[in-house]
Amino acid sequence: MKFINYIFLSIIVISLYACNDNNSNTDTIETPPEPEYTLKNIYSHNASYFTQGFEFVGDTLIEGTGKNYSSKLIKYNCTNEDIYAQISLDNIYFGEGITVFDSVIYQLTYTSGKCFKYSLDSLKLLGEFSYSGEGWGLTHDDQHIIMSNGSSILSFRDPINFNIIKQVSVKDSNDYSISYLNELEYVNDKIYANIWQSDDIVIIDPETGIVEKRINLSDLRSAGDGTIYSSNVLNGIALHPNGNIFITGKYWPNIFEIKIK
Ligand SMILES: [Ca+2]
Repeated sequence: MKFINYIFLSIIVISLYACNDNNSNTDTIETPPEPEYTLKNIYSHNASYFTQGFEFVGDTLIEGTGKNYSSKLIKYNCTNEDIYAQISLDNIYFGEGITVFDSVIYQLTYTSGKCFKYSLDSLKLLGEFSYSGEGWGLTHDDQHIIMSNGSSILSFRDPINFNIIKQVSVKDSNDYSISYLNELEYVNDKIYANIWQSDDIVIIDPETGIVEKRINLSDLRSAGDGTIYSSNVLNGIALHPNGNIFITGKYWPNIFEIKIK
């Protein structure tokens, strides 16, 4: 009899525990955090492009691609992929970041220490600059060409002679350096930078170098109509005149138009 009472008591205790557990689950259910961006549109992107630089001039997308033997500079309409003009770099060059300043396109090379200048209109080569170290990403403010080199340092250069005017060290609010700054975009007085080999974009105060926000865009990998392999890193950030940001990556089959909140 005692044994039966013990079983009965145990059932009650377990039932009470289950009720409490359910209640505690109800109490701890939290609403998921608000997404930091909304996906507005998805466009096709040529999946043979090893994207290195990405910038709009009006509605026209300028894209620089990399790899020896296949580096290009392309001007096109991203809504229908109509190509307005394109050139191939000499096989010895590995193209990197691009930006457009005063109707001139600047295109870095990875390890050749050369930045090429082209006419925005015709993509005619206008000249070149030399620099030390590696070339990664480019963008510009209203006075400077801003360049990353894979470290935590951003260099602000003179558009006329490419001399360094100032440098900013990028760090988080705890003073830890943020390295592997890659593709860049100047957006509303901030610098957006992709962190190489991550799906993160950091938003940097250009005066202090402090990262004010970090946004993870890994959900975009499953949002398109093709496969984005994990090795194909995010590497294209372009501000459209409508205020939205266009994102793509190396060999990505899609471009994603997002609105960051
Ligand atoms: Ca860009």
